[in-house]
Amino acid sequence: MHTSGLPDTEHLAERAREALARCGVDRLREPVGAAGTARTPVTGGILFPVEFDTAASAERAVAAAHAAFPAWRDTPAPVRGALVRRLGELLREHKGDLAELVTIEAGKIRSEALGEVQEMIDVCEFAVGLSRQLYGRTMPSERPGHRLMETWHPLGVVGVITAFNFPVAVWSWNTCIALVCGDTVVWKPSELTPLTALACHALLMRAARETGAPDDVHRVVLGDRSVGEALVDDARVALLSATGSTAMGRAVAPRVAARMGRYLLELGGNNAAVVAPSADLDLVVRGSVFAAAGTAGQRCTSLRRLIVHEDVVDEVAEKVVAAYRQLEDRIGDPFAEETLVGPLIGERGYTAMREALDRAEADGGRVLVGGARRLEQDAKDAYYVEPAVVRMPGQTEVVRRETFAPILYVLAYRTLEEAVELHNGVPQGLSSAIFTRDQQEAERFLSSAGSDCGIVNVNIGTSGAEIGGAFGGEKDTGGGRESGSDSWKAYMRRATNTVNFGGELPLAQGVRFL
Ligand code: UN1
Repeated sequence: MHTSGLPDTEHLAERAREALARCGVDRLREPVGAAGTARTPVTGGILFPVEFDTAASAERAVAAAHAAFPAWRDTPAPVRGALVRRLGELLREHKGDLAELVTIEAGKIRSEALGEVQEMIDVCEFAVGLSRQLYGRTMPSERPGHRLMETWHPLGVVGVITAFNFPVAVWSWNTCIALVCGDTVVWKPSELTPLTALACHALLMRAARETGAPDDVHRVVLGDRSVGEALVDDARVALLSATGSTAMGRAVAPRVAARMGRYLLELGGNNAAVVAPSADLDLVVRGSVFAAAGTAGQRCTSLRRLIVHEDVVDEVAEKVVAAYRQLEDRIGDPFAEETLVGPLIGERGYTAMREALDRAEADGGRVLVGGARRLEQDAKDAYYVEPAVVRMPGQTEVVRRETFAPILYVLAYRTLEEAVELHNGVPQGLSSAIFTRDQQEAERFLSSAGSDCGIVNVNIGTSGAEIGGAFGGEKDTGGGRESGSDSWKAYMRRATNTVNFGGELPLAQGVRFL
């Protein structure tokens, strides 16, 4: 099929094959059981078949990673760091290839696809440093001749389940940290993005060969829910780190808990920015448009609600709408230099967007701009949409829900208390922002009585977090923290050690015995 404004599917398949080959993926896997396909949201077409896993082959991958664990656990952490350092070099070398695959499979525009690969490179650097900094504390003992300390040990196999929207960065947050922590990893990417996963895995395997790490330090399993479930229910998976919808998290958490496994969840967001009357409105517009319309609204950190003081709400809405109008002729082929808004991942995202817009209008909302489908004539299975802004009379049920598409709801507030109440009045708690020049207001929003999210920003949007901080959120977002700061602790187990170097055996708490 040739599509006028879009590249054709065969051409994309060819580009994907070439990028895969350059990353070291020559054959699309040995037959392991299930027939799968690689698709592209750019045209909605099927690229080529890919061998998917079955629950049985996933089980074998867990067994292999489990068998590799003792050797990896016993490898000194800085030597484990050498594997991740080499991976970082290879990611740099193949940045263009990986970005190409991210655009083909996830539909991200070029600059965001490159940014996502950069995020992986950044995590590698962070993890390499960390490999010499897995610090435990020492505490003063209450007993003479005793020392009290803690040590951190590798956990075992870490299962990593990732979503389509960050097909590689979220894998790297988990995997690079888990690897330097001495864990082995089994990765189940979204079934929508198998190719980027194969490419990353091939580069990691090359790094493993070159640095002498065991091959089974990392395995990738492809497929649908049944493959993910094999990781969820396997007692050898010491930690399951899952990114996706709240519904997925609700299904996964009790199953992992039932076998006393650990889980780390990074689920939905319903992120808002509060715009105070003193805010620099140009910053508000630039920050909001990137956060709300960037990645076609498909980040878990995407801005979904703009809570604006009533004195400036009309002006802010007008300016945001004007900025959205500039986006209108920049929706389309994510490979094109001028494109800012690529496709939605597929029909489900589009249907969810349509339904949310209809619901919002039924609730008294007014669509100020956007919402229409684009390029349908060019590719009937591709879902390009105009990002939408909707003025809402209140925070109705549809606003409290996460719709994974570019819809920005605008709400008005009168007092900061009211803004915080609206802000926190949703089930999710991932990312948040306040735009203000008033320091007291900013501090109140940052305080424990302010935003209830895991990420709270001032004068920048809700998305695009750096890797150095801990990433994750509260409530329905699942409570997990990944990537920077001390998130590594989730990938290790802590032992508390008391060492007696005196000749006596005094008991703690003054207890006397024998
Ligand atoms: C996600 O959407 O799952 O902060 C992760 C951001 C990115 C990561 C988003 N660094 O928007």
